[in-house]
Amino acid sequence: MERTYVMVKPDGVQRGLVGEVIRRIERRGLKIVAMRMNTISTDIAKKHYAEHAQKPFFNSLISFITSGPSVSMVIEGKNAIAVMRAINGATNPVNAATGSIRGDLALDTGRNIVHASDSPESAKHEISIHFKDSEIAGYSRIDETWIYEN
Ligand code: IDP
Ligand code: MG
Repeated sequence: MERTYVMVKPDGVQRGLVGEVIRRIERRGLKIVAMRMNTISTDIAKKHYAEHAQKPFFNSLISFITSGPSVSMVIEGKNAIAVMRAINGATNPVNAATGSIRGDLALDTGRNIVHASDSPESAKHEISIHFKDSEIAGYSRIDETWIYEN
């Protein structure tokens, strides 16, 4: 099983889409193993988006992502990293498949509702930025034998 870091960004919270995002994740069969709502600090935001530090949109991205409450989650499941990226859709909503969160609910790259880690390395790193080990729950869901063949 893989774990990945997922965020409903401040635009998703302001638009009342937290439940919509969580609904899609749970219905797919993925498991929420950690979740919190908070306004992330500039320090955490800069660590989270360090790979984009040289990009022209970095400052506006940091001020946006820290502008209000967001919902952080650790999501677990088979191929959770790739599946969550597909649930979210392409970064620019114009290119996001209909049926994905961004393809159904967003129009602008800078207001694309959700984040999900893009690789096993970034998932491990991002989970460690946002959660302590003690905040992540290990548990079985009663439907797992109906979601996974083995
Ligand atoms: P991702 O969120 O799909 O992984 P990244 O390329 O890692 O996409 O970019 C991180 C975030 O930075 C995007 O989700 C988006 O909010 C923002 N972003 C990326 N490219 C642009 C841009 O060209 N203009 C404005 N914001 C951008
Ligand atoms: Mg990214």
